[in-house]
Amino acid sequence: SKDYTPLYQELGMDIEKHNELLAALGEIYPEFYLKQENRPKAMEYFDYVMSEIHGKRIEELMEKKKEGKPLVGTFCIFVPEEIIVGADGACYGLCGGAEFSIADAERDLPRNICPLIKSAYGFKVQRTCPYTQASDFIYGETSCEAKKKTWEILNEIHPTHVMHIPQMKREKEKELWKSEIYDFKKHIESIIGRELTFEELKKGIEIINKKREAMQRLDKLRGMYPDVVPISGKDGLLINQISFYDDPERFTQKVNELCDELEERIKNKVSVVPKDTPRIMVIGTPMAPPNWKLHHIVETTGGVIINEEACIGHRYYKDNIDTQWAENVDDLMERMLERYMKIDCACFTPNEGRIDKIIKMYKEREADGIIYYSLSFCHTYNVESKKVIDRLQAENIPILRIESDYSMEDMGQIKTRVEAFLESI
Ligand code: BJ8
Repeated sequence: SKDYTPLYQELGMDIEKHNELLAALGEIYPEFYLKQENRPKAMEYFDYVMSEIHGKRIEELMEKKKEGKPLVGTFCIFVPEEIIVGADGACYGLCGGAEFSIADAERDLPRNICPLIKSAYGFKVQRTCPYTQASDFIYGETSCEAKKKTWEILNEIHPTHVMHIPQMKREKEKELWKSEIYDFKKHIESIIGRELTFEELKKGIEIINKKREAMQRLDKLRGMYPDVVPISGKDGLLINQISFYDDPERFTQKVNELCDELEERIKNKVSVVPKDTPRIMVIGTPMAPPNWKLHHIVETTGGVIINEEACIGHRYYKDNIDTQWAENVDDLMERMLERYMKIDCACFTPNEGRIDKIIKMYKEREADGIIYYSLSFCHTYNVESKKVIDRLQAENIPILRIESDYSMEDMGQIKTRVEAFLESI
């Protein structure tokens, strides 16, 4: 493929280190992805996106930047991307799923915090992530301790703003949250140099609504047909990950094309796994690329994953913003707030709605078991697992709890546990 060295130089990247990163990724992708059998033809597009994730997409983003459009890097689905898209800018999730950058992060950050944060911070220290380098600023939030304290340190090497996300959902927190969303809008407007119009904001919302609808459609095709699984969980996860990087309109079109193909497969009973393969839901913390470990283990051990109840997954696309009766910008902002307050992240207390939702999702999909996946040292999801697992056990739902980081060292041990779990259901 094309030599992007000049682009990387323009972004102030460490070219040598970045080459090492690409070489490492270049080994694992064919092994984890291209070796899968009977993949849908439409996956070719997503393979192409992955092959150009540090190339063509970055060129596109830099074109936007040169036109004065905002580029915003995020780590959380609380940041309202509709506002950025309404301003014709780009909002993207920053890489945080690789072990490659963790040692460099651990020079500044404690070892015993979540690997997602260390990985992302390490990419900035290394100057190996073109998305981080290209961003005008990063938007962090206050969802967990490790994140919010890391933003202070990150801000010393890259402009980092923090959105205050309350941890309860009462009326008074709603007011605070509302003012944070308005401040965010003002910040984006200060970059484009004018206020967003009703039409622009509505358009931003509609673009992202359509993206979410396509992902909801894919989710149903993956999991709602008990006798056919038309696409692997690994491919499903990959698409969820790409949803945070790709151009939203093009992505929507490509996901819908894939869904057309999957509908055909379902009609013709074309499944990627043999009949009676245990259908597993994964619930818990997000899996940022290239964290494909658990999916790879499950799907090379005789199971298949049909859904991710996580932010890189169902939590991201489950709710749309209703623009139907909105007449002005304030109406749109109110609807947006309502939608964002439905996010059932474990950073909230109480968070019972998440458990009800998981049980409902499990029953609707006629799944065979659940894996509660948590990144190491993620206190909110780790602690919340007690309440979730108690309720699942009361419903006689088979459940396996896995806590892990990005190292490959525990793969054998996780595989043994997954094997025993799949045999037991
Ligand atoms: S809305 S899940 S994206 S906060 S895994 S960094 S919580 S220690 S990612 Fe999250 Fe937003 Fe919630 Fe979703 Fe902290 Fe836990 Fe790490 Fe986490």
